[in-house]
Amino acid sequence: MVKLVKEDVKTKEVLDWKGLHVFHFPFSSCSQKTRIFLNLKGLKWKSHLVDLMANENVQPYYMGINPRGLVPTLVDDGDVHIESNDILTHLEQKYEEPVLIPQDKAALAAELLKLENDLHLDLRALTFRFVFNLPESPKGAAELDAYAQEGSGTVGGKKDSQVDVEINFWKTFASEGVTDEVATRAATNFKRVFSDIDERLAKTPYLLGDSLSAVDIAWFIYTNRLEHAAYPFDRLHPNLWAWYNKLLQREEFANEIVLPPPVAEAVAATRAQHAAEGISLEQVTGI
Ligand SMILES: N[C@@H](CCC(=O)N[C@@H](CS)C(=O)NCC(=O)O)C(=O)O
Repeated sequence: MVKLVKEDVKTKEVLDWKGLHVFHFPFSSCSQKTRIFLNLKGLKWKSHLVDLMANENVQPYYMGINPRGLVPTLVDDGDVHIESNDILTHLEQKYEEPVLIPQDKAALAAELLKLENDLHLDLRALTFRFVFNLPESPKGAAELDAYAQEGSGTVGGKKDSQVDVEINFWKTFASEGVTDEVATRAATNFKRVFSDIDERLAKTPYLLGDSLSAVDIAWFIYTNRLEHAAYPFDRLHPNLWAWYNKLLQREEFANEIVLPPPVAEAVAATRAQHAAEGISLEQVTGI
């Protein structure tokens, strides 16, 4: 579990904040997951938007809160929590009802949440290949310099290398976009994990058994994102697709995945352009 210490935080004002504060962005998958979890727990929290499109996440103020420059971040009575799955785990320990990470299934929950976290850059790759068609990388040289220089550079008091991973992603994206090879590897990774999930859902209504959990929230969000990429869920994973559509009926879920109008327009424009060019996730990746 990633834990920040006070020295990791350069924007000192947050250390005095009371209550629950969440830094997030509407269309960020990890933010959507965190908001659904908060909805289901019935918790009140103060919203702090971080505009990823405007690169606010690499500016000094936010890098001073989250040294990885990623959303979401939770500030809970002055303690700063990063990494969405660790945020969920922290909230579960503090607010026990309704149970979303059952203690007797904590190990399996951790395993399935880690699997989700490990696929995050694959999700980003498929997003930037099939959901948004950006004319250029959203992070230019100035933003990448800020990314490298701002913030404490430490997590838990130790030098942290996640920013380097992020900078590498954006540098590669700027020079070659998301190649067919990268997209195929990402889609194949998802197909493997979604197939396992589909098998689980053939046996039980939810991923950990009979009741809804944080693991369902996490994989619901990935399914939603890849639905925008026209991943062929109904053809490949029918049990998962039925589970997703059932969760979609719940307002705690549905409200958090509404696309703001400009985002919806960008997604529709990408679909239309790909359709005109005969490009699709299925055709490019062969899954
Ligand atoms: N492992 C992290 C991943 C967080 C992450 O990558 N967040 C994305 C949004 S979903 C982000 O902040 N991206 C920054 C950017 O696009 O510049 C977590 O679970 O919190």
